[in-house]
Amino acid sequence: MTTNLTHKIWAPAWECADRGDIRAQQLARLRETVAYTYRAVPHYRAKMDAVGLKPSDIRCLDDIRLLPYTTKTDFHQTYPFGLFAVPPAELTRIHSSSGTTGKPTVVGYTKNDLETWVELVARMVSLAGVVASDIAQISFGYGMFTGGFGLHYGLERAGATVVPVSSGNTDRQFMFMEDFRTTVFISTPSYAAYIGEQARLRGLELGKQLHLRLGLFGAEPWTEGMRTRIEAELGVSATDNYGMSELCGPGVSGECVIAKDGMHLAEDLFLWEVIDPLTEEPVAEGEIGELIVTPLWKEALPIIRYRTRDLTAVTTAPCACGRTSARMARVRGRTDDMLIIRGVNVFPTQIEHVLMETEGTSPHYLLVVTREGALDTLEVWVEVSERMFSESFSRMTVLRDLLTKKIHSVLGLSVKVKLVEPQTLERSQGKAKRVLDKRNLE
Ligand code: DLL
Repeated sequence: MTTNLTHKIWAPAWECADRGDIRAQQLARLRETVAYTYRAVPHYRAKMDAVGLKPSDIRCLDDIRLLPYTTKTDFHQTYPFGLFAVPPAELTRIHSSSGTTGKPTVVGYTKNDLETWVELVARMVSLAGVVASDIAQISFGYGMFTGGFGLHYGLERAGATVVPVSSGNTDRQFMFMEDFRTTVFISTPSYAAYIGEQARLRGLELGKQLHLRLGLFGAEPWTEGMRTRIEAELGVSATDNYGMSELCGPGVSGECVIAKDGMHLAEDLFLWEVIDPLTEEPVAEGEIGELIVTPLWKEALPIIRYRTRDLTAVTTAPCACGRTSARMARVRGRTDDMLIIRGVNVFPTQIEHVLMETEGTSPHYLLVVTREGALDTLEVWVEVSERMFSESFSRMTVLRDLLTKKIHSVLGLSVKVKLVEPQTLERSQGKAKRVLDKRNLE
């Protein structure tokens, strides 16, 4: 479904700028950012001093490569506020990342930071086709996670009517969707897949009880096949958007609803690099590598060359929508989420791709890794669709063998496919857990 409403370019001066002007802006802001960081954050000053670098050494954009990276370790070493350039009392808000072990990564914003973040998210939701007449239901969790509050203020700035329902409570999600005639749904793609499934099971009809036209999904990896399914079930035009707490939260990049061909980066405010994660050398444009980002605007928590661990490719080719900003491909996964099974690198999105292009599967799956003796085994548990479940045993066997074969041809790895009954795998309300690695437990 495509939108017939006017599509607004939020910040045309930057989104459609001449690329030379963007680079000039980036250089000016990079030099300011490095000087500010050196002056205001002792941890960064020490790191730059250790390699004998002064802010005045940064003369062109390529000089960014002289600067040390920032990693999660820098956050852990300085927990909670050691990377901040302003005292905690001067912050307007604090968020933290969704880390599952140990202390979380703490991020903070001054009043000016919040203002820029709001503008970034307004820009991103406009890319996704949101206009002032929309009613936007936010099903990201509100709280320390940046998703709920980030989308909230950006959507308000874009003029939309915001319904801050937060995550969970499916009955309430549908009640508001129907009664308020919600037009935009915002969540993780895995939660959207669940909501789509529930809409079908509850017999809700598109255009009757459901009036959605757009879906803005982000915060975790997903595939084109997943997009097709969610779009069909919810009757939306769905776009991907990317961000991370350390860089601000959502709003770093987002797809335009017109082309849906990569996520437009807000390049006037973020400087991107893509490197080979092992050699740390830059990769050629359009090739996959680890995304490194330097925000060019932050007062409270300036960050130099953040190693996102996200694997993607960036292109500067012009987009059909008319914007000139660079676009990043779907994130394939995080370097630290990559499974290594008998020497083969596996990302959950590669398996999802196979599952989603095969009829009879549902978007609910789990990768289970075990070790028998010295041998690692990967089991792919996937729920079959209700229709497939009512079919004969032999049809299920055919499906299982087909999936096994397809996954083998994509990964070059033999996996065990286990078809499970509909509604048996755990549903996520936020970021889905796609891997159960039992090797660490044994
Ligand atoms: O997930 C911020 C966010 C909220 C982005 C809402 C988009 C929408 P964190 O919790 O710090 O922040 O997690 C950041 O999530 O490094 C990626 O690995 C992953 N991620 C975020 N967006 C995408 C996406 C938020 N569109 C981490 N595709 C990042 C794939 C994504 N992975």
